[in-house]
Amino acid sequence: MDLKGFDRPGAPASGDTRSVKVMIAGGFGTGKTTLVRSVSDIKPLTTEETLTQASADVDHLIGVAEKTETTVSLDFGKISLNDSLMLYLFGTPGQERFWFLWNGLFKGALGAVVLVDTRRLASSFRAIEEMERQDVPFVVALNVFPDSREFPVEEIRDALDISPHIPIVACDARDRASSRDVLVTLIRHLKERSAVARESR
Ligand SMILES: Nc1nc2c(ncn2[C@@H]2O[C@H](COP(=O)(O)OP(=O)(O)O)[C@@H](O)[C@H]2O)c(=O)[nH]1
Ligand SMILES: [Mg+2]
Repeated sequence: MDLKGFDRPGAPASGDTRSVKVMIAGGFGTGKTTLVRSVSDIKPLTTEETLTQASADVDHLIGVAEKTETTVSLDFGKISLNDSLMLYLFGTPGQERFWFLWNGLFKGALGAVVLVDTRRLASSFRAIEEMERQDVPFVVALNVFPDSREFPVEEIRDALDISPHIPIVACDARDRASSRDVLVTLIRHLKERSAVARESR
């Protein structure tokens, strides 16, 4: 796979375009929907659904009976990063503890962006854990809100227990260019990882 030139401006998709599935994960309200919307070349699809009776038993079983409704939203978008690379973006549905219900959610995903709101670091712990568990390579994007304090990246790396080789970048999920930069960082990271893997063979 050659992703050379992946950071050139997007060009129309052609026959030899490689399609890559990318997950956009992170805690509730960290900006997943916002990022998919800001960056997508197509009008993104968002489904907001209320889990009804069908899932009530499941909810009950795993001890969340007090919650009578669970909103599930799934964001989908796509962006052509250049003439040979098309990213299909899948925002992960709400509560990470239900991810196992989404059969094949991570199947074929080449990588993920985990969005973090530095005002509420803990809300993204679970998403990071799940990426590690599912073995999906990821980068961390700190979505900057107006009242976010600026933390040294290394402090955040420590707090989230992120390995040194995993990129952590700041972004504004509302801004197309900024969101696109995050995706470029992810693709670079994936490329580096595969280069390292090749060398160590
Ligand atoms: N100021 C600011 N607000 C944001 C940003 N990203 C998202 N928001 C707002 O934060 C709220 C939650 O974002 P959303 O994308 O729905 O989060 P999700 O639950 O991860 O999908 C929305 O009201 C957004 O408008 C950002 O980068 N800056
Ligand atoms: Mg959302």
